[in-house]
Amino acid sequence: MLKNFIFKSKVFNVANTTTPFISSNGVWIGSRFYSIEQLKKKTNNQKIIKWVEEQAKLCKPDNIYVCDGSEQEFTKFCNKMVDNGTLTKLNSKRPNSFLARSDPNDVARVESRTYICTKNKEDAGPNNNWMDPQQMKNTLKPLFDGSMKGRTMYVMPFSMGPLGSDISHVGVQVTDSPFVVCNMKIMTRMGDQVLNQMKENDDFVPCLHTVGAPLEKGQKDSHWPCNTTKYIVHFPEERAIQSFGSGYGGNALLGKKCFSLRIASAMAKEDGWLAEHMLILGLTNDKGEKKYIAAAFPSACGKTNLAMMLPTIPGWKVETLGDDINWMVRKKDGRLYAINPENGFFGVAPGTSASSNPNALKAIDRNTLFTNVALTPDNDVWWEGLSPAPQKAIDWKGQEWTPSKGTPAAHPNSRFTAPLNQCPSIDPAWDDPKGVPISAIIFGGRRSSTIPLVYESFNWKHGTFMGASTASEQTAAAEGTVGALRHDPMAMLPFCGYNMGDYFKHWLSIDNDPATSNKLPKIFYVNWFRKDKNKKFLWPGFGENSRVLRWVFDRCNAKGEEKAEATAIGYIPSKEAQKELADGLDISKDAMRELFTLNKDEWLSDLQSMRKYTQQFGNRLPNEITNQMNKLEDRINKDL
Ligand code: OXD
Ligand code: MN
Repeated sequence: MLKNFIFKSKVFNVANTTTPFISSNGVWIGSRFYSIEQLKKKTNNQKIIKWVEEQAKLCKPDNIYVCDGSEQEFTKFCNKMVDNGTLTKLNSKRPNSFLARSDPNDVARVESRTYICTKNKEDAGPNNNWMDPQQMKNTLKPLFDGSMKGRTMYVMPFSMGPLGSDISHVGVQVTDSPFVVCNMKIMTRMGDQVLNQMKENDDFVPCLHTVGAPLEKGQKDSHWPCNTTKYIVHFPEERAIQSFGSGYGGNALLGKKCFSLRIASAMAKEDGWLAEHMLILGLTNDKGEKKYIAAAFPSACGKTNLAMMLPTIPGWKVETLGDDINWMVRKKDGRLYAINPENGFFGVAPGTSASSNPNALKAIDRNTLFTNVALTPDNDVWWEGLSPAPQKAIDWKGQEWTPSKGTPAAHPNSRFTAPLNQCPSIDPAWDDPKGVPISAIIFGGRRSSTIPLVYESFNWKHGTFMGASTASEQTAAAEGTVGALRHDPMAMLPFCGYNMGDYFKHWLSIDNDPATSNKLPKIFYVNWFRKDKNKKFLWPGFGENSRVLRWVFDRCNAKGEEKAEATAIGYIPSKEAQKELADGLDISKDAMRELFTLNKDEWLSDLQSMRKYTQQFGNRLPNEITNQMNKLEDRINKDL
């Protein structure tokens, strides 16, 4: 049988025999047998070799390619995808950057198709879709069988977290999507560097991915192959992932949500650490004192903007470690140390602009992949909120677009994938294997009413409860009705790889020694999104949020009620501190008052909704959470 590989406009005729054929640059591999030999040359880890062999037998790709993770490989693959119509190369003002348009049915995470498969259904909890692991494997096997026919299986060893960090963990993803390879190259530390540091018996999280679109001989490929059937499946007890049918973001870049949150959260529960949906930033005050802060907001609620913020307060500086995921381990000194397991940003494009996030714009001015944004006539990208609308463009569906069309040019969940270290505000410790000590944890969501601009917990238990009570008006990051309020505890609802009741218990267990409680981060809750009667945001947000961060910073140094006032819900800024928050800002006294108004009925109704929500966890709900609800109710009735 003869196969044709078109590569850099050369055509190689490759005999599919066990005799290896390598192109002149030594990249394309002409037989499966040789590819496994190539993997064997790169690693003596028998577990990886065996697992890859098994996946190849099941998925039956035409070829196997072991990714080296180099820049050259990235550019080569991107150029090849330009040739086959998957990517458009952007103009030279944005070097080495490309645009992809997905299938219109493959544009976001598919929570309804995401499963946690534990032996006992209760262990997955009501927060997850569940299927028995064996039943799921029986369901998936025929789907994966032959799923990579006509395609290459790419093998990607990757590290979540800096190489050599005892907080990091390794995975190996196989995929038949070169687009996924190029995204993973940006989002993780991927390739030879990872294999080189792995020992013979090291474990890894096996991540099997296919777009689920085998190619018959001679069949023309789609620009975005995918399958209408989708499964994003996690086996936390085996620490394994299988994903079928989608090429988009969190469904397909398995190091991200699947590994670093769903599988890692289950690992963290077993091993006593935390895997969280949080940004990490370094905040330096005008005296040069620095603290690290982590913040958990639901998807598309501004984590990227906050992580890269330019403070408006003179002399203050924000530096960026990560915008989405945080792994925290409690070390001997009692403090929580954090790493960002990722190596890149997978940010929401719409709304990103020179005024909302100038650092992001600089981070994406080269070596960036864009998905589902619009293309301008001069071959650059555009999205709603970036700048005034161009007179015409090609929209995310590949159709001609003018502003009068009335539809968005970029999909609301369109994204950029860019290397972390391209961000001008990157923190010097971003790649430090030790991690950084966290002083404050902030929770938050989009709430047009009820929740004040900022408040602080009384202690870790109360803070855990505050995190557990996070609720947010839904965005386009996942399927569902935009705007509907949904409970999203710790912003982890779509990402907690086990029963959320047990997750609350795990959070509570972090404070396990009263002698070191004071070493744990202080916990806060923020809401930039409160609106007035006319549905206008009360708070300016963006760089002005540094004012809130300043209060958080000061509270980490403060004793007792300094700069704060105890209320029914927790500490809020004292009158004095509220004045400081507003100082120099064009904001009315009424707006400031409204930002901190605690309305008894609204709070009782929120609490009611929390009681109802938590009922589903039955006896997995820790008593402490119920205690916290009871105490809050008493305080509301007494003080509001
Ligand atoms: C993300 C998300 O992509 O949370 O970060 O959806
Ligand atoms: Mn996220």
